[in-house]
Amino acid sequence: MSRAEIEALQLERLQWTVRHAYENVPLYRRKFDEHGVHPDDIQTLADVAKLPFTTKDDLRQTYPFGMFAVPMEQVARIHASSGTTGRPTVVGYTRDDLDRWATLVARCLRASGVRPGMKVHNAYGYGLFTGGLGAHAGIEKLGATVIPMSGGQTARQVQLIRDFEPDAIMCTPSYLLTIADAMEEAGIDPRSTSLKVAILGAEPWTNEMRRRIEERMGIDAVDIFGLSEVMGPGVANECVETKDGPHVWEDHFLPEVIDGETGEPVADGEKGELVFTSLTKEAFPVIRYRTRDLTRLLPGTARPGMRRIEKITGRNDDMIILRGVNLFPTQIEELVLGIEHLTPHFILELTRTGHMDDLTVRIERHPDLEVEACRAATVVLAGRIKEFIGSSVTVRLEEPGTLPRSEGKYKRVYDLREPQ
Ligand code: ADP
Ligand code: K
Repeated sequence: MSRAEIEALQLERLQWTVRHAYENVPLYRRKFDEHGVHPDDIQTLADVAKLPFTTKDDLRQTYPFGMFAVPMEQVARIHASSGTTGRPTVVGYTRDDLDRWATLVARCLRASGVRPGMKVHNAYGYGLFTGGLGAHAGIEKLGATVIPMSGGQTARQVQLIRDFEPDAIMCTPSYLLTIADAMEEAGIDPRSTSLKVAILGAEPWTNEMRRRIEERMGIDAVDIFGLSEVMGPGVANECVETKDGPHVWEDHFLPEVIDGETGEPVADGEKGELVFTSLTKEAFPVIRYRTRDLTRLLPGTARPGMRRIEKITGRNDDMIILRGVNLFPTQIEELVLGIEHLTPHFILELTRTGHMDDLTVRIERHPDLEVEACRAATVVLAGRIKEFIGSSVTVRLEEPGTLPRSEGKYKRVYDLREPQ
């Protein structure tokens, strides 16, 4: 579809969604009324800015099913987020929602280079987390063969990749590193497997990480983006021919980027917080949901009708404030991976002495390279971080295999400061 055709479709679907939410979800009705806005006020796409935002807090307040817009007997499936930061957030899907979700994940796979008849090893966790089952249905929908491995049992993953010879793998980027390490430990060259493409998401990762993964495994690595509140994996996906940030499937989601402080929309190309309005969801419509993810909207390339988001390298919640400087773990990742002697296995520890915050980068040395050269590399890293953020950090070299390994979403930052 052309840009104009997409926008016409978006407006029609936006009007339907806003009315559906207003008529069937008391929280939306109350918020719209308080805000002095009515579904009839949505006459153009820009009118979306008249609507109030929805936050994770709204979802918590209506726990568990208060935001569902259809009677429970029409809900075919429920998913929930991990809930590490409070009550879990619960989402629901009608049969048609599930069908559209599968179609969109199938579209992601196609954009990633997967074709019907290929085998896809799915190492996203199955269960309440949207990753596993979301990817699963999309693989089937495309007409590919799904290997429903789920996360964990890394030695078994390696064995099945060798025996079943999948063409593609879906998991988090950090877990793919764990799998690559396990291959090497088992004496298998990660470049020698049948895998041709990895569709990686659910956590931020950098283009430096992409380069490392592609070289080490001899594959294409493409980015899949999504969040459970908006649908799950498959809201946006990179195209393998351009690898320039995920295209948002704009026929089903209306993206905006706003200034996180003022809430005002910013122009395309400017950085801010990503906000989504669903356009076709029945059971769980979301109106201007604030993702807390930071990015920019860019014009489409491989799919010109749809806009891209710049590869997401951080969300508000991951931001470290070190002596007044804002810093994202992915910025450290980029610096780390720019140095050949350093591995992607690192964690960040925040500590406090007196009133001073300190950041320690604990990083594993390369198992095959000389210890002294690795040590020298940590000095280079400390210098580059200092240059980049303007204050000193400690870099500590650790023995190979001693830091925690990812089995799904990776925990990069450990805040060891006393609660204030
Ligand atoms: P939770 O908020 O509990 O982590 P989800 O499992 O739905 O819930 O995770 C969604 C979040 O994961 C997104 O808002 C984003 O921060 C992150 N995420 C998902 N895919 C990507 C990706 N490809 N790149 C960067 N971050 C991602
Ligand atoms: K996440």
